[in-house]
Amino acid sequence: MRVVSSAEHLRHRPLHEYADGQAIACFETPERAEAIRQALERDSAFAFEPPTEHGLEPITAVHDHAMVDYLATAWAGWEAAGETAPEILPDTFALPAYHEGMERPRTSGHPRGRVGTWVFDATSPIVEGTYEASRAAVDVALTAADLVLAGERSAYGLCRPPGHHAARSMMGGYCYFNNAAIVADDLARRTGGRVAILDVDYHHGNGTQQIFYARPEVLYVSLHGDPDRAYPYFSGFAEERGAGAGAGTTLNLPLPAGCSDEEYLVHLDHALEAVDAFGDAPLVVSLGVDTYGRDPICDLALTTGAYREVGRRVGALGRSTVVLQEGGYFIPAIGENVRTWLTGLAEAQ
Ligand code: Q9C
Ligand code: ZN
Repeated sequence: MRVVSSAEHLRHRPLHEYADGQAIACFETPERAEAIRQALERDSAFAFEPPTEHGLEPITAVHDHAMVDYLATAWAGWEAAGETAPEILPDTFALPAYHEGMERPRTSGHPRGRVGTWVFDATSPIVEGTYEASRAAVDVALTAADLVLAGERSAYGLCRPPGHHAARSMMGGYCYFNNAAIVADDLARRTGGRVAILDVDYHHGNGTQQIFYARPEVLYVSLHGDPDRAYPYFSGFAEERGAGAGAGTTLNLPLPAGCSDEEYLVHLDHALEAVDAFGDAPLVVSLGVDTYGRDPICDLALTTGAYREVGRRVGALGRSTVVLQEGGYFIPAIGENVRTWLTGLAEAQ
């Protein structure tokens, strides 16, 4: 299988995230992607290549121009304002309720006001190289999609930072640009047809869901920790099924804590039935291996062996498949878990 990866991700090295009122070391580290790269490099079934540049157009087709401008200029603005902290984290959030019943004339030019306008949580620092790394992650994703359009059955994009929590006008959840949504939108526009997204990261892909909620040509199916107990809390309930012309093209399958391999596969089959029923569309997979039993921030109980079967069942759909990296935070097993998943996919295709 062809793998697209870039060392540019190393420029995004955030330091702290907030948890229980404390600043703790970020779980989303460069070492995650390096561990995946090393595991795939040791296996001759995987062939690496660099991304090609795709420019801003596929990004601004999905994201608010002003948000893209903010990320591009955030670090320079931080330094120009005389801020000395090595990372930008919001301490104020522009919730819609702030302006309820009032006009919202403009956003603050102060770097602290700007970050609270665009970032929805306190776990996603912006550092000096975040924009460049995020641009490279999009290029990685779009290059993997190019390979599939050129005839590969599947390709893997080792994206970092991840993307599925980034909405049209909002960043967070370790995500800045929504790699999977940008690929799905680009595929839909280039083929003129349908695209299916299967999101198997532990967390609900709120950003991907939001971007496609009213679009009938893009199916979004997600398996994730139930928002009644799991981040990002505000979306991913089974009742969310899409809106307007997109009614019925969103499917959420919330999972119980401690979910075993066997139980997970039952839910996976429901997700795959929905993908299959959508017709012969290319498939974009948001692959998070934070469903693993030893993941430090999640609570499912999957084993490495389960990932082979999950990959195999996805491959058995027989779709052209672009697999993009999302989460996974237990670094000792992250590489083997991804390698096992991709091996299962290739076996079945
Ligand atoms: N104490 C992805 O997996 N914080 N993002 C959770 C942990 C944010 C996860 C709280 C988790 C974001 C791509
Ligand atoms: Zn996740």
